[in-house]
Amino acid sequence: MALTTAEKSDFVRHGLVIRRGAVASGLVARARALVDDWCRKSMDPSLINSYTQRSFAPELGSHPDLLGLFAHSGAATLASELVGEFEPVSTIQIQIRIPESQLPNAQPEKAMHVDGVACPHLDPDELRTFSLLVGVVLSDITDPDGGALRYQPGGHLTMSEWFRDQWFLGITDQVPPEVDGRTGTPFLGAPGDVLLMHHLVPHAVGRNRTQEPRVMAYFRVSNVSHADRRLQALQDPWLDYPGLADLYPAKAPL
Ligand SMILES: O=C(O)CCC(=O)C(=O)O
Repeated sequence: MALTTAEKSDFVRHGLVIRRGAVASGLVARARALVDDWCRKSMDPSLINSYTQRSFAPELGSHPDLLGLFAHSGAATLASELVGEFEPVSTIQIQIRIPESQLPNAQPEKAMHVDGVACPHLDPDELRTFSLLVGVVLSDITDPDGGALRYQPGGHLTMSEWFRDQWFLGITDQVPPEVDGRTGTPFLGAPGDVLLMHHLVPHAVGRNRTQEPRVMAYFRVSNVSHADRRLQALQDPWLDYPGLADLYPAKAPL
């Protein structure tokens, strides 16, 4: 079902929309089976840090049954309603938060950040930004202490202001201090729930103090013009969002 005007308005205000049960259970089950199989047979505990920074199951990054979570679930259509025409989405990121009881201290908290701008040696060509993060829940996430993603509703507006007024290329702070100091809202959900989140919404991830792994699939969606204007898209939160042109407030001054 298409995004409603209320959902689009929510997105403008909070920087995200959550669609419960948007991905069919068959697609979720196939994806989860692939990930579980990889965990049993191929996961190398000495590489947990690298998986946590990049992706678990990197060998499956382009597997059609995983890409199907985005391409065949309606999520791609929802994304296009926000960002218009987008670059092909050819990779998936799997993020698992493993219970602390199974691998103590292997996954410290991920601090508040937005994706793609945190490298200290950055030059504009090295920005790894995009327009929209699409997350698909692959495990039950009922406990905020279960390694939940924690996001800051409305933080896309704070961050674009910061990028306009204070940030410069090469700065090593990931977010301004007031954003760093907030805990964020835990994203709880059930398999098949979908999160559509603006690229400028700051987020963090906690340790998993429960007994069950938390499993998420993420897709990064870029408006077709994004790569040519990465810096501007950090400063103007609506540049990549033609689908919201009627709803957002006056264009942010650059
Ligand atoms: O584990 C998660 O849910 C999100 C991970 C994350 O923020 C990242 O990879 O940048």
